[in-house]
Amino acid sequence: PATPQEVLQLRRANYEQPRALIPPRNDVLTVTPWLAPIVWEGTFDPDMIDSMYKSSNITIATTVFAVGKYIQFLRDFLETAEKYYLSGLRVHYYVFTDQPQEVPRVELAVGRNISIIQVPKYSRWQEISLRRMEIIQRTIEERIHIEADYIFCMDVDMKFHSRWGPETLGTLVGVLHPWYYEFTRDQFTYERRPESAAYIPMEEGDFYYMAAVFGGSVKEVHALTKKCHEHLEVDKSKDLEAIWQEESHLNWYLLYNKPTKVLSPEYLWDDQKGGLPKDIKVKRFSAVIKNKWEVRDN
Ligand code: 5GW
Ligand code: MN
Repeated sequence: PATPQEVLQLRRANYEQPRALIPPRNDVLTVTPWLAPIVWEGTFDPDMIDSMYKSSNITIATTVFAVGKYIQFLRDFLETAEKYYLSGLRVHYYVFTDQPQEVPRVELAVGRNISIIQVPKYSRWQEISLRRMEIIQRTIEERIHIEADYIFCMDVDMKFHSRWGPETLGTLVGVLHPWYYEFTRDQFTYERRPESAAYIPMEEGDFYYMAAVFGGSVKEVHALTKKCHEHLEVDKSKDLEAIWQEESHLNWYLLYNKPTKVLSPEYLWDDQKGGLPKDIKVKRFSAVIKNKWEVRDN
């Protein structure tokens, strides 16, 4: 429940009245058929959201892997996160790396901290995809379930550019893939072989979610990583590898376990797409352009 101070704050804020007959956006879908909001610029009041979460005292775990040459992305990721990511809230970064001594010392704001966790340097890159789900699952069991309320799991080859606020928090959260959000379900690059645990038939599917970010309550993300890890192992035992590795399994999971909140591609852009289309009013977080041959040495 809101504290008396919060009630006062909202009363003083004098925000714009929500109008039952005036949609804030008429160019995009703002709610799924299962009534999960899809978060776009213009559909929420950032000041109101901030004041609602201000004294909540929640901690958001944020996992990021920086193995091998990907350690070079970590400084920009952390520095821009300190500027734009869940400002004013408690954030606990969990950096998984094979080179703990190379983790940059980025100055963190009050209430924010970082744990560096050593992981082996895998021999095959597919191994990283397999292990990520497993390592997140294990770390939730070991400590995150005590240390945090919510969790986001993110790629490291990314930068924040503007606000990523608590409007992103929810029980189970997926993000629309910037290359696929205009497509129909038969065009999604889901896993199409029935032998795979990630199989989705042509006539099924809601959205194509990008695996570079997923999140939710610690409990729900634990269930997600556990199931995806299990399915990755089942496939591996049959010598199968889903077309987009863990992303295929994530899409399977989010089709049959509906997310309670969906983030628009504002929250997961790709710099390779170039300029922003009309429907994307703001770029909040994006994949940087990388030379795959240069950073992938295994
Ligand atoms: C990934 C693919 C091929 C070779 C190496 C990797 C790799 C990924 C790596 O060597 N080290 C590493 O830390 N990763 C982690 O996995 C990073 O957090 C990275 O952001 C994430 C996903 O891999 P990406 O970013 O190369 O995948 P795409 O699909 O975003 O290009
Ligand atoms: Mn990436």
